[in-house]
Amino acid sequence: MSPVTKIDQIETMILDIPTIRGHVLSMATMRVQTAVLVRVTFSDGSEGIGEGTTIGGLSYGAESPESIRSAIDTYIAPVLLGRDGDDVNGALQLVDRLVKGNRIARTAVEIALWDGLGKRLGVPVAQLFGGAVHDRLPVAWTLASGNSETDIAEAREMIETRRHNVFKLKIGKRTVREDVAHVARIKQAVGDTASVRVDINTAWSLQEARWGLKGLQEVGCELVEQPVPARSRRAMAELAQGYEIAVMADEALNGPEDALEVANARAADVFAVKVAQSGGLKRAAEVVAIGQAAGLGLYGGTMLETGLGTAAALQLFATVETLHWGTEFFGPLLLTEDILANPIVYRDFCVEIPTGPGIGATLDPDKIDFFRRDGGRTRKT
Ligand code: MUC
Ligand code: MG
Repeated sequence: MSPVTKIDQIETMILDIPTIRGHVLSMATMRVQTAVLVRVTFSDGSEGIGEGTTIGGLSYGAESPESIRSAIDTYIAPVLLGRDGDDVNGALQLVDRLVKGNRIARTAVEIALWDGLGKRLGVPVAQLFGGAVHDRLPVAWTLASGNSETDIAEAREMIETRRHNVFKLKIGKRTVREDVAHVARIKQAVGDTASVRVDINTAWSLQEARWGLKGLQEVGCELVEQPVPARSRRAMAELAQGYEIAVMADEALNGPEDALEVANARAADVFAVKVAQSGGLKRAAEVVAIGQAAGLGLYGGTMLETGLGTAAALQLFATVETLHWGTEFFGPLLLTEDILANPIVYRDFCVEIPTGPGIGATLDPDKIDFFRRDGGRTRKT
């Protein structure tokens, strides 16, 4: 019997990477994206890398970049050191017992374990999930400059260069009337050449959402994402059932248990399935399965991860037969520089699934060194 490949070391770091423009969301304006990276080293010299990323510090959810790092360093890494690196399920079950919540932290480590296993076996992570059935997936772009004219120019450029023809608009910061007028201007400018959707990031009350959904569907918007707070399932159900426009759950979906409750309550037409929010690739696959069983629409969602987390998500979503609403795996494109030596490829309105072993991502060491919070910014020539 060959010797067990042990988990030798788990290292974390925080990267702060500027965005190409201000990304204006209802709860925060992002000028930097902060990613937590994990590197797991195994006893045979192999490595696995993972990412756990949130949006806008603590304004999106209960985990911050700092809490993600500290949960890994203090509680997750110590219980995994010395374990069999090939026993990913055993590691995940142990962490599940010992660490509650902290889904993004658990995700970062889980991705690194799958990556390491895939690399040792010489296969993409998609193969560990049964095999890819797509080599590319449709990919949306988010228009969130905060200005209608800038958004229209950006949308036109994306359509002309065949990079994106599905646009998600971030609204919920201004009045409902102003927001609907903004969406109408953009929809009118792109016409039938593009699909226009919106994300409210929980900013509306039920009353505002009733007005909002009525206005949005009148101006040709196809889908509204998380209009009301994550826990407002009754309100989500009323909205999903009361309007033609599709209602998508995002913040409401923290793993399979939420997915089951949202599906049972008919509190969404579509699931935005996010790897980090689900608690990892395995849990995200379970959310997908619940959505499929409930006959809901599916969409591959992002926490605006770098190329690393994006590559990991692509490995999973490449295995899903039908993503009725496509994906939004554009995270690397929002950053001034990505951190991969083999950047993710975007063309013809699609994102391509990386093909190398593991998650198919190779870090660029100079970029990691430059963007890391502790002791970075020493770019080599
Ligand atoms: C979210 O809430 O969906 C995804 C795309 C984007 O621009 O922001 C994220 C977060
Ligand atoms: Mg969202």
